[in-house]
Amino acid sequence: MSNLKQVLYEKIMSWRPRTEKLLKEYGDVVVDKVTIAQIIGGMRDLKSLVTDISYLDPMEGIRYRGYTLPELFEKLPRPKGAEMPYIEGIIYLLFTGDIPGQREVTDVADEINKRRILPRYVYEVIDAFPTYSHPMAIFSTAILTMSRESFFSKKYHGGISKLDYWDPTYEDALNLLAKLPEIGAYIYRKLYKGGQRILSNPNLDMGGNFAHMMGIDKPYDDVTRMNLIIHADHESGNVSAHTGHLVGSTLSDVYLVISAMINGLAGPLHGLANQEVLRWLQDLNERMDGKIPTLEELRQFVWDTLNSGQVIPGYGHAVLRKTDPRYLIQREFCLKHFPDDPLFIYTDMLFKVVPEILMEQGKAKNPWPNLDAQSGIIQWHYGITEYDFYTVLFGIGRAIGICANIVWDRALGYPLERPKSLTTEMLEKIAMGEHTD
Ligand code: NMX
Ligand code: MLT
Repeated sequence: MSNLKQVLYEKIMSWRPRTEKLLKEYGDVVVDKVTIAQIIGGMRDLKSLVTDISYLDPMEGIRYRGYTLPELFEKLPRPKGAEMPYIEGIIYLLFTGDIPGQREVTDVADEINKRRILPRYVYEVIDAFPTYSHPMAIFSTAILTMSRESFFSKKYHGGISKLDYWDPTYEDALNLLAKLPEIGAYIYRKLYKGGQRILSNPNLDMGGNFAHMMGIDKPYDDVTRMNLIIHADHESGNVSAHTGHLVGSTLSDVYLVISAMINGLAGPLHGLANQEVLRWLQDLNERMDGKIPTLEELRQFVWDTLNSGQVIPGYGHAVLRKTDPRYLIQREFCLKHFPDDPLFIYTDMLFKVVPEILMEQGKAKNPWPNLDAQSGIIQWHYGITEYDFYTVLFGIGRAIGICANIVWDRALGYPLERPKSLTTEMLEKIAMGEHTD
């Protein structure tokens, strides 16, 4: 058994009594109330999910297993000479809750290496797509086709105790996480580089190998490490994580789960916002005929977008009420590596004008930028100008957190998710103080 799986097993065994005790002794304790506005309004702030993988504080931002991102960037081990930590380290942390040392990271790297080879039919499925297909549709389908490889499904149909569900789920999760960079890089090379595949290099870490397969030089390996780490989880209420949990609660295999969450991520209000930001900036660039706009011209452009009924991509958040720390981490990287890049200059000018405009407009509860306002700029700088591809990168990172969640969901025996719905008439009666049971 790998070190990661052994530690995970021990953690699961010691965690189970906590969940059992809460259910048995405190099951009736009231946690939250629900209002009509929350029911109609997308369940904002409704405390109705549980996860220990990460927690999102509206003012502070995300903590993975209790650690802020800046803390993790400091504590996690890094490959020799690298600026950013190992992606393998974040896998270890999210699955077990412990900060790994070099030995643990090497163990995860070995696990990933053993499992990364794609079945031939996955390439054939990707090749069969028309080249004008959106990369997220190809990505989701490529993952879906591998459902036939599921170890969990085989075990389930063979008869397995509920208490052991986590084990084959873990095997599926690691198998898939190892393969996602290969799938992503192949989609990129197929769609935009004439199908010239670059074979993976087993001597490199995940970040280094992904940059190698994409055919992009240093420091793109560090960009990949940073990118996958900051996208890995955002507690479980966001659409991709919630989709993963919901679909996984039916005991669908990990391939079905991750394909489904990718479909949720592909919406412009969620992960696709990173490509929307670039599309919007290109519009701005065209309008300015390549010259840097003045702050006044920029303000006008933002107002024109709002007045035409569109949202400002990369701004606002359903939970956060300050600038997303993931935005700030990426901004720091840009300032260090390419402060004079014209797109970065646009982005930084927008950071100055958009929040005050959104506040003046008075609709958005959070006028500050989220991670998507900055992530595409970095990809563009390193040569990935095909912005349709950006959400695939988000998806590779997000799969880490969702896989960790699914394994723990099964380890702790979380059941099928099935909230109750009401009719409009029932809500009207409740509003009038009438009883509806
Ligand atoms: N630009 C213009 N209007 C906005 C924005 C924005 N960036 N953000 C919120 N609003 C509007 C929103 O459309 C709503 O309008 P209306 O009352 O007419 O329906 C109003 O402000 C209240 O919305 P909120 O409660 O502040 O935001 P909500 O929780 O509903 O939605 C987002 C959150 C993230 C969907 C929203 O802020 C948005 O559409 N942002 C732009 C898209 C984006 O950047 N998405 C990426 C989010 C991060 N991610 O990767 O998933
Ligand atoms: C995410 O990373 O999933 C986004 O910031 C959206 C969210 O948390 O609601």
